[in-house]
Amino acid sequence: MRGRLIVFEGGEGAGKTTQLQRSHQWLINSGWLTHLQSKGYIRQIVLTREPGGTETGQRIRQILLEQSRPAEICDRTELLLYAADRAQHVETFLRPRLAAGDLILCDRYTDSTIAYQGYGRGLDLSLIEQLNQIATNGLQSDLTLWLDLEVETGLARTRQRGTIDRIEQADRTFHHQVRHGFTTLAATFPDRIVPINANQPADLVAQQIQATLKERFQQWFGTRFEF
Ligand code: T5A
Repeated sequence: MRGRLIVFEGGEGAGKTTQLQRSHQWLINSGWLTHLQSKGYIRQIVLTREPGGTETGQRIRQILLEQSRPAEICDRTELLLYAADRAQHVETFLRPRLAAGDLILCDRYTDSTIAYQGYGRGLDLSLIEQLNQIATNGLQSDLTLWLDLEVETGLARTRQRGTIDRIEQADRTFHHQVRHGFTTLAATFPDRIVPINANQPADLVAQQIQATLKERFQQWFGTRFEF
């Protein structure tokens, strides 16, 4: 049994957390989870996120996202903190669970670093790729669902929520560059990264994701299942 890593990516307020939780519920309620377990394809589903998927990562997340003045953390420090969070997450959480056959739903992973620190902050992309390689020791997602949304719409959603973290405080140009980064990544890795139109009601976004997951399950496990 080999687990699978499914990542939810996107800009601010794109709906990743909402859709990760909905996908989890759908996998349970539709009977897919039981089906995949009964066939011996997966052990269980686990949910996680970056930054902050481990105890150490929680502390790193606080440093990264607390609403301090943005200038207090310089760009290369930010990059290294995300990498440190990831190294811990991969080693102590992701790899052991994948080895045990779990289906992992993860909120953000390596593409966020390329989009935010590479395209957003303008740090060297090949340096980031090397750092991602060090942090993950080569562990890539099996599928990345990129929830694509206009920058203004996403930021308006986060503003409605009331609290704005350190990265969300960055200027509009930064967020447009991040979106450009995800667009470029999706064009470069079309098999791994699937664009999802997130500018729709949550139910319709969920339906696109479910269709993609069904396709991938068939590709990975050679199995069809209808509830
Ligand atoms: N980061 C992360 C880096 O810079 N580099 C890295 O390597 C990594 C890993 C993480 C921050 O760190 C940065 C990126 C981030 O800035 P986070 O809190 O984990 O921070 O992630 P955020 O993207 O900030 O999470 P958000 O909560 O802001 O966005 P989500 O998860 O995409 O959106 P969600 O689901 O919480 O929804 C936001 C709001 O919109 C509503 C929801 O109800 C909620 O109020 N909503 C919708 N409204 C209308 N229509 C829909 N379809 C909706 N879907 C959700």
